[in-house]
Amino acid sequence: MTGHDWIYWLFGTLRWSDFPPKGDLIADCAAGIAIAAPLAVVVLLTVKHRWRWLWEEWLTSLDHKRIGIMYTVIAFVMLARALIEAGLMRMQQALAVNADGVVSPEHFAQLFSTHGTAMIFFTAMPFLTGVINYVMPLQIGARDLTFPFLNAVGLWLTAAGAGIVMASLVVGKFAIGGWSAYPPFTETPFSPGEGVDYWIWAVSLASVGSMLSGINFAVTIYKERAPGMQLFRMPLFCWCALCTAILMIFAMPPLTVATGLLALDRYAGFHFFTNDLGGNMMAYANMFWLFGHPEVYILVLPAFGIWSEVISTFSGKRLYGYPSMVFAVMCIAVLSFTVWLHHFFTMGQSASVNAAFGIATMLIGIPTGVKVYDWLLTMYRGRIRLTAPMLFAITFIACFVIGGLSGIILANPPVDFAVHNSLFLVAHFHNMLVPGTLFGLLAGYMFWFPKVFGFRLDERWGRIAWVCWSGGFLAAFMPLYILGLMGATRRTAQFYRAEYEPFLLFAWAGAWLIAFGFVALLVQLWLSVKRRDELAAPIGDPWDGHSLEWWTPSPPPEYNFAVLPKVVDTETFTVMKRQESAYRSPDSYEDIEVPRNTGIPVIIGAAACVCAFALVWHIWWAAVAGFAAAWGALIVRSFDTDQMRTIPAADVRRQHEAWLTRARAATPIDRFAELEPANRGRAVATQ
Ligand code: HEM
Ligand SMILES: [Cu+2]
Repeated sequence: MTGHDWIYWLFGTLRWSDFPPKGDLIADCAAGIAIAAPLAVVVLLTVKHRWRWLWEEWLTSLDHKRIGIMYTVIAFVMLARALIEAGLMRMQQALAVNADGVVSPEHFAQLFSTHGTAMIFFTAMPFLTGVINYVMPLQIGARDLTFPFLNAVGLWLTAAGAGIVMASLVVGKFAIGGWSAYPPFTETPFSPGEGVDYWIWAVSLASVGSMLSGINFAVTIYKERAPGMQLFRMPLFCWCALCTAILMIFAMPPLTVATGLLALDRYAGFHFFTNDLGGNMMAYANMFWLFGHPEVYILVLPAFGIWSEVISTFSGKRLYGYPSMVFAVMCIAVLSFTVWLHHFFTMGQSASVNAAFGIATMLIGIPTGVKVYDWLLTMYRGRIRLTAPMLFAITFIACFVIGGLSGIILANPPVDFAVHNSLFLVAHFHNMLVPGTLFGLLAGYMFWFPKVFGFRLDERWGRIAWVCWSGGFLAAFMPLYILGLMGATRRTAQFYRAEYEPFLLFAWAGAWLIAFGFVALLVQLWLSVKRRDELAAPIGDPWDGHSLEWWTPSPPPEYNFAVLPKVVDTETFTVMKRQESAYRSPDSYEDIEVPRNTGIPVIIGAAACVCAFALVWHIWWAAVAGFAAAWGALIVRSFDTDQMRTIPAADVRRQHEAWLTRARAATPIDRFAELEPANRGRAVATQ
């Protein structure tokens, strides 16, 4: 073997030149942050002697609540990154009218590819998986998900994928093929190098993780509901979680197959998606959007669930039209699999095929409209409290209607021929994704935060965040509708039409406002942590809630419920409060089994991350080692027969009775005084 062979054997295609500095100030700053931020965390943990705590209490935990929180942390980190990239793109386009702007066209292409990938797969997906993980088992009166170990594996695979996207900031480059990575552009002849491979493996890890979560959520809802919790007594959020889970189960595999086949094209010289040797790029487009369209409902249905909870709680009313809401969600879930072709109206199928898919697409507007009316009628004659989550909900309804109407416009194939791949489309999908999904998740975060941590979030900064996010959203995205109609194309680094400039500048200002909105969220969190004693609401029901998660102390104990509730209504907790049985002592207690902690999911995630990184750089030995280690760890786990731990009835009794005593002693406060310091977590409707 020559020296060169050895280097290839050991390091694959990785060379010194792939490490920073990259000769591009912005890229170097990004790499610097990607190195410095985790280093700072490591130093902090070491200085504060927190490693053992982190490992034992968090990383190895199989508790669905902790896993949910960790998912949310990943989402916030990736949101920060993706927002910075979004701001950079807005700056580039605003400054690049008849000029060069601040980044090269290739760098711009990396920005929209990582922004889209990070937002969809590593912000929105972990965020919603985190919220479902936390809330759904509590709402159905369960002690945990059916498969806690699988849940942790899904988390760590998602973390591994996020790690791969982050690594691309430092080592080498990310793809420039967009978040959808269409061939033939992403085939080796057009995209040599590591970029597309980073995309392939990051997305594959995330998609496998999401499919596992989907299975877990669906099985949990089918099997773990508390006595009396018939399907039609589940809170609407659980229905949305169930439909999301089913979509995950059926929509993620086509994506995994698509990325797998693309990998075979790139790594093994197959030709699935190239015209020569019999392949066909349309096979990719079909598979990708067979995933991609249901994916947008995976993103938005959990938010629909959150809106339903938030709107009915803060209107002090039952959700209007519960059965119609449930059927609407089911219809949307089914229809979402019948419309994928609207993503390539312009790619040459016949007019009648386009017409069929156009009509199918428009049909989705019907159940969605039902939901909007139900939310409005829930608010109608309600006694509305305008807290931050409710403010987000109101902005959502208004913006969502605009976004939905622009979607109906795009569902016309002839119109789509005119505006596809323009900023009109970018405006439309952000109009759905930002107020629809992201605002929903933020509202859920604010709504359930006191449940999760035992204290409320600062309301003033919540409202400031709301002003910035909603104003910023309108300013950043409404001009794009106009720009799109004026002919501005998407994914374009420079424009040569002076009349675009004012709109682009306006949109850039909007992006700034959104950035302030994100900072406001951080300030809110920081201030609230500092003032947590004053904001404490440990009794557990700060908003006069109606579903079971509010019938636990905040934060809830590991086993969720000392005694499983008897469910009699969709709003069981309200009924209990009305009958004054909510804080009554149960007749008896029993031992409770909870899963023991295990580090194996962390090992599986780390091994998968090594394997993926090695595949990107063709370091075959490390890829094999990582792959073997991940499966090896799983096999080791399957021989472990001591997976559960028992919490004795006496401990359960002690903890539960202590909470009941505190709850009975707490003064109930009127729900209109919820934001006062007196709110310790026992809100009621006094009139
Ligand atoms: C909140 C502030 C946001 C801003 C300012 C923003 C900005 C942008 C910009 C400038 C582009 C490139 C448009 C072009 O093609 O020229 C883009 C693309 C994209 N964004 Fe966002 N975005 C935001 C939020 C989101 C969110 C919340 C999501 C998803 C959950 C998202 C998903 C995407 C996707 C999928 C693309 C397409 C990438 C591609 O073309 O491959 N964005 N965004
Ligand atoms: Cu679609």
